[in-house]
Amino acid sequence: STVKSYAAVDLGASSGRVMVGRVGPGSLELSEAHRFPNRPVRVPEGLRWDVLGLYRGVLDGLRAAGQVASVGVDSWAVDYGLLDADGALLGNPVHYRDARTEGVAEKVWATLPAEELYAATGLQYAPFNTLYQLAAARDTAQLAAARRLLLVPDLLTYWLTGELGTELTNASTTQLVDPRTRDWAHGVAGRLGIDLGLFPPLRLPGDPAGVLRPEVLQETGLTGPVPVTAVGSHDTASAVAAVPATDGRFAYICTGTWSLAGLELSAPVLTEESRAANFTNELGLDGTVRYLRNIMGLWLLQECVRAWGDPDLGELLRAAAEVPALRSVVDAGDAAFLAPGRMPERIAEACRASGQPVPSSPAETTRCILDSLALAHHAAVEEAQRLADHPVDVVHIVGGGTRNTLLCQLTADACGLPVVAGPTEAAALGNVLVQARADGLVGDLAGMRDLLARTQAPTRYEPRGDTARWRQAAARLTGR
Ligand code: LFR
Repeated sequence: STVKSYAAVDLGASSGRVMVGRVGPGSLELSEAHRFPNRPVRVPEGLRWDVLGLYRGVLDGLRAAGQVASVGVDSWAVDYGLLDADGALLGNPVHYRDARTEGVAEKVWATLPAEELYAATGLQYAPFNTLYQLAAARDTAQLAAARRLLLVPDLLTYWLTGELGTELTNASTTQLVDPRTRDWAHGVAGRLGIDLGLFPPLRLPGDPAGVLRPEVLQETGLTGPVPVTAVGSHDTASAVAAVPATDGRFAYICTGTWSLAGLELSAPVLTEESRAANFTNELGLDGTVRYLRNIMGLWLLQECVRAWGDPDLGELLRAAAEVPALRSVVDAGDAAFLAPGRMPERIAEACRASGQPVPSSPAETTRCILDSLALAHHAAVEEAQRLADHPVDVVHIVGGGTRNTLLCQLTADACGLPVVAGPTEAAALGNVLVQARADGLVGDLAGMRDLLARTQAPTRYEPRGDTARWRQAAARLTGR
């Protein structure tokens, strides 16, 4: 038969997985070969990714996946590893939640004003954009010794194949790419003294990225040649590619550690108003732009759950559903929630500071987080439509947050629009479909989405009226 298997390596901030997608004419099935925790490590110099542990997880996963037609790798954005002149990794990649970028943006803007930076790159301000990370690393011995910079998926692809490249969708999160030309922003890099020569040449989703090295074949038990295909290596690019939309009038929210809420556009929005609203123009498949806002997402809940000693999540969500709605809300877009630690206290402090009731139990804090996320989802969906002049009829939620039915329903309520939730493993599916497409098994982006809509059975949530209460809650945050 013409059913073929593809391995998607998808690394999130809290776990990594290797998924196997089986693609045939009109069929698409996904199964999990291996899942492993991703636990960052705090060492004296700061917060680091355990990238060797992740690579071991990838190898174990490929072994569990068995023989596949190709492999693709995606992960979270912005972070990177440095290679020395011998091609060896210099240290552990720095975690984007590390404190090294504190106060760095202001220094960068003294050389290159934020307005100019946005007009040239279209990237929202986030302290962890690669550009600020590189500015923070400017005088380090490590950067001085570096000959190559590889974004995380490109680093793993390099270890798998021995080949170097910089995949475009993820490159667009560095703040060193011009979203109009979809090429490096040479002017920006030049003014900030960033050496673009560190980045290997750009490659696009669907481009070949080498074949598994003989040692990798041996370690995974696979029979070569096994090609590796560049996919939308930014997990959010892969997830957006897997939104099962049937026409262009949709907004999406990619949920997981983050909520990434916005629109798919054919051109960037680089206006000053868009910058002030902190919308980003990241690059997607096939010339698309991911016009979205970063919202703290389920990170807020993950950090609380960690602080509470890992109670049962199902019970917690059931209890949260019983708590009266919208008693207190926080600004889930606030970068003040970026760093790990003390999350229940930080949420309580934010409620107190804005004169609202302070949540006093895990259930109340959980409800506060979910109401706040729904509110932030609505704000992003609403403002994106206005700033891009692109109206929508439906909000698609994809990713891990689709399991949180309360969050999906609250998002429908807050937005006053139907929510279509699923698929949960959107990034892995987008990863698989780009490989299958490069292999000639599926058509364009619309064809990929058509296949998803027919095979992945999403869940629909209708808005439950009373949008006025959500507007009032939003006003508590803006003081308007
Ligand atoms: C989601 C994500 C976001 C990015 C954040 C940090 O996993 O990739 O898109 O802003 O992680 O890299």
